[in-house]
Amino acid sequence: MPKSYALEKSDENQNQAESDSYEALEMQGNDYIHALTSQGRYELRIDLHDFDNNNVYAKYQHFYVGGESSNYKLNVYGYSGPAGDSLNYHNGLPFSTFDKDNDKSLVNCAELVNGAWWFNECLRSNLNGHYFTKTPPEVWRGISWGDWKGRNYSLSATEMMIRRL
Ligand SMILES: [Ca+2]
Repeated sequence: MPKSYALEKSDENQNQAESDSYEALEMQGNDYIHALTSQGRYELRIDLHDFDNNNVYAKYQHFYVGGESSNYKLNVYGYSGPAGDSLNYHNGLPFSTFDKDNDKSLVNCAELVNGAWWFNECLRSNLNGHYFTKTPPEVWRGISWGDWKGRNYSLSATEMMIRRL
């Protein structure tokens, strides 16, 4: 048996196992997330990693992203986990990008911190922030989860995953 076949086979099994539990949201657009989370009740799990090999998670019993007409409004509640609830501050808010300022601040949060997120005035988390391998030059400039690592730490990796209930 060619080696590549065995690899494909194991990938397939792994994918199957993953689809039975959580689906990664990485690289998925908001239209897709909206369509998916409209199909039923979904929970959200966020895994966070720092540069010292510490890992924590935040889980939310309910996760829904509104459609384009709502500017992809975030609806999330039912927090549990050791990471701290840094998403609650963003609940009920539309999605902002550098050219679509839908936040509650007088400034353009997405432009200020280099990200696209459900900014409020402005943030307690931003998983789409700029990647830094050391302390960012200014607070909230990195991949942030304030309740775990504070506002001046940029995480090494994160995953957002959802699972249908
Ligand atoms: Ca603004």
